[in-house]
Amino acid sequence: MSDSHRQKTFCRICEAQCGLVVTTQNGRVSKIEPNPEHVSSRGYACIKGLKMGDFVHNPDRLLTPLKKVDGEFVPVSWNQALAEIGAKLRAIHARDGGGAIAAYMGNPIAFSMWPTLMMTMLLKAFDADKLFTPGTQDCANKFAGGERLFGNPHAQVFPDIDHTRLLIAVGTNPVISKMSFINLPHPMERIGAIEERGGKVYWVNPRYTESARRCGEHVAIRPDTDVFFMLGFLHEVIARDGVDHARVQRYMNGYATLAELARPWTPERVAQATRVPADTLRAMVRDYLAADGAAIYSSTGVNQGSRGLLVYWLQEAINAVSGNLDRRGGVLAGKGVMPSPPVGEQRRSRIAGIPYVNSIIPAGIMADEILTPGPGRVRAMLNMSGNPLLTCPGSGRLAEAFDDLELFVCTDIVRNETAEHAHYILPGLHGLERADIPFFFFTVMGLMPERSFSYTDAVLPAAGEARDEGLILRQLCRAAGRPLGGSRPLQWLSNLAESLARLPRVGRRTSLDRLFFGAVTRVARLGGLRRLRRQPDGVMLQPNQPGDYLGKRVQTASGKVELAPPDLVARAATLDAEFGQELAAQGALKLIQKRERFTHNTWAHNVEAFIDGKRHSNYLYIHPLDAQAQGLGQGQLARVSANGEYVEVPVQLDDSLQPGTIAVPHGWGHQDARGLSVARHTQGANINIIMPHGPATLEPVSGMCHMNGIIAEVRAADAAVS
Ligand SMILES: Nc1nc2c(c(=O)[nH]1)N[C@H]1C(S)=C(S)[C@@H](COP(=O)(O)OP(=O)(O)OC[C@H]3O[C@@H](n4cnc5c(=O)[nH]c(N)nc54)[C@H](O)[C@@H]3O)O[C@H]1N2
Ligand SMILES: Nc1nc2c(c(=O)[nH]1)N[C@H]1C(S)=C(S)[C@@H](COP(=O)(O)OP(=O)(O)OC[C@H]3O[C@@H](n4cnc5c(=O)[nH]c(N)nc54)[C@H](O)[C@@H]3O)O[C@H]1N2
Ligand code: SF4
Ligand SMILES: [Mo]
Repeated sequence: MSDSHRQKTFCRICEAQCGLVVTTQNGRVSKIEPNPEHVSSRGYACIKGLKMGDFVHNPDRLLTPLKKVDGEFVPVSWNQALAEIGAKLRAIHARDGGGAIAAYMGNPIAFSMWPTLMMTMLLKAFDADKLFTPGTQDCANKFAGGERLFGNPHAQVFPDIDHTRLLIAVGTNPVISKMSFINLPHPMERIGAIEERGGKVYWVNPRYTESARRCGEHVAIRPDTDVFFMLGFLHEVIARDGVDHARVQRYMNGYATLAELARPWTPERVAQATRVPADTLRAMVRDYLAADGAAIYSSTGVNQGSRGLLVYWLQEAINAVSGNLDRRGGVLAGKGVMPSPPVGEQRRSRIAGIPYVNSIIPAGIMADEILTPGPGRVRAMLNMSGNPLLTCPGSGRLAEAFDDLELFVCTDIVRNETAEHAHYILPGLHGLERADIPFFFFTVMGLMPERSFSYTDAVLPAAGEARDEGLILRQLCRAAGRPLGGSRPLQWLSNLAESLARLPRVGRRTSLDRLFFGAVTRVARLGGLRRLRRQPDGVMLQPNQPGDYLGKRVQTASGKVELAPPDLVARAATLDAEFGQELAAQGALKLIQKRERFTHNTWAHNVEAFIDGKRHSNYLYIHPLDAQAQGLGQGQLARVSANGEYVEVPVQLDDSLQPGTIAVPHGWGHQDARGLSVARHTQGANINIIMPHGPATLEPVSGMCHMNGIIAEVRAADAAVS
């Protein structure tokens, strides 16, 4: 007899967090549909959410712990894996202290607050503070900027998209990616509506993107020159008397310094580097100042540049001084449903003294932290839900570093490329097997034009012997004799909860994650899980309101927005010289990243439907004129070189790119992944082999990797053999 079951849940693959209806038959997903009743996504979902069944029931799904013995992975029991890993952690900690223990926590699990909280508790148990995440590959500039301008890394603003009259969207492509730092399911419907109500949209991007084709006006920019664009924009705002001086006087500090900084950057001057004609920039500023509520927003296209922090600073300074911060249709400061956790003391890495941002250490120095001798050298590493070998810069050196570790443990749902270098691989849960509340960015930071909250129970039981990552981390603490979070009562509670969880009926209610979710919902005044279970479409909360931020919630010491943070002003001192370098490099090809509909970072390629036909590889996207100049033709294998390394990928002629710009998507290069039976047979290459890495290549204040606008060379692969 077939046991069919329908359950509402929400997707945890990206920030849209779309509501889904999952039908299961005998414990397996038979269908996933968008949920038309979900309060925020209202029937929207993309192919990745709808095809999640192929991920959760993937034939390569890890079902037991694995241990590497003589170069081969063999199944072992949980007891054995935990005992051996625990003993090794204990020994390394006893010998070298907490500095020797580090973790990398990847993107998918970041959408689940419980395991990420447990990871911080595990690190605390070992007095360890080296937590690497994709944050320094995608958004640490915004955290560093929020800390300086608004007094807290978690204080972030987002465009009031449903009311704005003008949106300038820089370095984002919502049709494909659904944006970042904002919860915006079905983004193009909401952005398209700006035009429908008589407003305007500009896309600042080196590529004429899928999004720009749908609506708005495309403004082509030379990669990695956005800082000059923003300086020119600010210059023009001031020149046109577009500053709301009363507001600045009352709520902001540092305006004079900021204005002085912008003074030399006329639209004509910046155009030499950005290639945005001065008249275009002037028209944009004119529209921005004329609009009754306007917002500049940027995303990874800017964040991953070499000056993402400066761009973020100038952008938010423009939004603030023009009176658009905390204004209807401008940018609003997010308000979560629970308080932001305390930010730890400022720390610096032992490698080159790079500051931690939002308590994370830059992944661009991960290899250096492992390979550089001396106190604090990383000897044990826990990688949870990440594939740093393919997603962090400098893959060659990272591989060497991973092989140098005394203990490397990966927790994933499949055996990915990084896991090939591990000593142990532990099976974790897929999102559908996990109870959850919304992402930290929404629950704590409140980055939601429409504020809402959802709770979901797990839809499926854990596959095989897979375990909740939060539980795995607690069990590792116990096995190593280090109390969770450095607190014996907490470890005792954790052990008790684990024993109770084995009891039928009682278990579900006493599991620590449910207790945590229950506590959050009570702090949020949502009335506990029982009530939320009755609202599987989510609940709408009071929307973010303009006028509740300035003078009320700004967290800087002065209580004012800091328009001229001293370390950023100091950092800006080299901009003149950098401008000169930009002009000198006018003829060079600049490499940018490009996201694709059927790719999600590295982890969609082990599903047949995602790698059909031409989608079996990544490509070098290049303008026909550039291709011709390099003697490259459509489909030909090209060699792309930078930083003394190269990769080879086929050519895809693409006139949506501005000449001088080339793009190669990341997340490929699966040929050596023995554990991925489908992805292993794809082609393509790992672009992070050629990305700059090491302390000298990072944005110095935010630790951001430089992945966009890399100077690169291309030529035919066969011609390249020397
Ligand atoms: N060159 C270049 N590099 C980039 C980028 C770029 O634009 N260009 N983008 C960067 C960005 S924005 C990001 S966010 C990073 C992403 O970097 P990572 O987080 O390192 O990479 P993912 O491919 O997201 O890796 C996810 C892994 O998590 C596993 N996984 C999925 N769900 C779960 C789960 O529920 N539990 C567990 N335990 N595992 C799970 C998947 O199987 C996969 O192996 O890449 C960055 N790297
Ligand atoms: N299908 C799909 N969706 C995804 C992901 C995925 O891999 N696949 N990844 C998810 C993740 S982890 C993230 S962080 C988000 C990111 O979401 P977005 O930040 O919107 O990411 P992208 O679509 O890569 O858009 C970045 C844009 O910046 C442009 N760009 C490149 N260089 C520059 C530059 O120097 N200046 C300017 N102004 N623009 C530039 C690129 O052409 C590109 O269109 O997407 C998420 N959604
Ligand atoms: S848009 Fe994002 S959250 Fe929505 S279904 Fe697709 S991957 Fe999931
Ligand atoms: Mo990301």
